Amino acid sequence: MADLEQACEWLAQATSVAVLTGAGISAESGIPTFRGADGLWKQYKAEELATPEAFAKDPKLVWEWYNWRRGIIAKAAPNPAHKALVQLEIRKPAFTLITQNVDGLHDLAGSGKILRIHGDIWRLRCTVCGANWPNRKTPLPKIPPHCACGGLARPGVVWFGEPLPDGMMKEAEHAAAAAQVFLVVGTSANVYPAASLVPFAKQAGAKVIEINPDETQMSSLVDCVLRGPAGELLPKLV
Ligand code: BJW
Ligand code: ZN
Repeated sequence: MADLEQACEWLAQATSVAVLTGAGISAESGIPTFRGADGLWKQYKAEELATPEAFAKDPKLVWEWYNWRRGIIAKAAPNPAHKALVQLEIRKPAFTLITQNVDGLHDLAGSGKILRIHGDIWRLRCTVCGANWPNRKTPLPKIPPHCACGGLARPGVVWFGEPLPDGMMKEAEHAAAAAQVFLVVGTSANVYPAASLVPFAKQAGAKVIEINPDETQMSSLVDCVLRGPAGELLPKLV
């Protein structure tokens, strides 16, 4: 419990906080993580489907995966970890939530400003004219979906090899650099540039606290590790 007490003290004293979340924060809402035992869909790994090359080769297959995930996410509700971050945002004068998740559960919980660095599964984008629009239909009536212009539509997310949304990484780095406490919640920290925010925050002087039941790429670098599920630990911390 000493680690939790130390983390509580740092967080209580901080006026500027930034948080990086990953799939693990939504695990207790019933959404599979990418690299966990439940991360496989059919025989495919996320790395084989979340790429522009996979989509170019077989848009129907990639859309079937997204359709399956959209179905799971549509039935999911925010858990105590999402809700704790809303409370933290209310209490801190400077607070930035950076999420790698595309599920929209932070929005549903009531978080205010969210940097969705990997996009939004509830938006579609035309591969021909670039139009993008919200779409919450589950299941989608026709796969793959198309734009009004006739062009093929894709999920409004960021795939491997694609740049993050314009200016978003700069904004995330700015928040990480200004943070006195940087929380890293439910991410394996395998995927860049998101993972680079952890050493970035640390080098800028933040106390970095990791919440995760398992060891990650960043565990050896952080100032404090809280081992356990976010839905239990975040409410205690906040
Ligand atoms: C719990 C829990 C509980 C479980 N409570 N925790 C530098 C070095 C090496 C490679 C690169 C590099 N820079 C860039 C790259 C390449 C690449 C990359 O990172 N590759 C790696 C595999 C090495 N990165 C990119 O390509 C990025 N783009 C880019 O760099 O562009 C440059 C560019 C510039 C200009 C022009 C062109 C290009 C883009 C990365 C996009 C990632 N996209 C995905 C899919 C999003 C859409 C979708 O959802 O379908 O994002 S992949 C997938 O991984 C998804 C996630 O957001 C992301 C991270 O996963 P996350 O969240 O960490 O999940 P898991 O499953 O890995 O971990 C879950 C964790 O939860 C575990 O630790 C559990 O223990 C824990 N957990 N239960 C708390 N109850
Ligand atoms: Zn179009």
